[in-house]
Amino acid sequence: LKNRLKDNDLEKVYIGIGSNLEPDKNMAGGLSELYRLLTDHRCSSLYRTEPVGKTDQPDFFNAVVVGLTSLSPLKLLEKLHQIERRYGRDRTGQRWGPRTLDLDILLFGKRILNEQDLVVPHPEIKNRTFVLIPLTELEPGIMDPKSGRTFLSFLEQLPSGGVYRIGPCH
Ligand code: PH2
Ligand code: MG
Ligand code: MG
Repeated sequence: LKNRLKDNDLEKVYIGIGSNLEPDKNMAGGLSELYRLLTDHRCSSLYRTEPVGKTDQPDFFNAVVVGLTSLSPLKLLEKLHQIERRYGRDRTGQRWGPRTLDLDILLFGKRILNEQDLVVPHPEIKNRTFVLIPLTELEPGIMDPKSGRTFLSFLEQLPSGGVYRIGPCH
């Protein structure tokens, strides 16, 4: 019961999805699993993106999915981790290294959460064009609940490049 939000309220969540190991297969599988978890879901375009952080690894595929959920933030996180594991995600590897499937909660309604396992808004959104571009594609006026700034204003301050639209997400 406490894994559900009170009054069966639905919250709008934005989830970042990424893969740079067999990305065709893993993105398609990850997306279909996400669609089963969220109602009224939409996906941004699919992008090929140059690796950020650790650069000696293959390019990523990235996209952002938005949808509604009645799950609590921690229950949703648990479900995302289950999906990552089903797609072969091995969390013993190096941080920011290659991954089969990465599902990150970016935004959960307008909530600001600082749990040990879950910080929302995701602290890296505003530094990452591979997140900001698909996020603002889905909702151009979307705001950061923490700073009150639009995510477009963060995007405008970053160097462009490294993010290439492949096509629709499906
Ligand atoms: N994820 C990371 C580290 N670097 N680079 C790109 N282009 N896309 C990602 O999804 C990504 C990354 C850690 O989660
Ligand atoms: Mg990530
Ligand atoms: Mg992650």
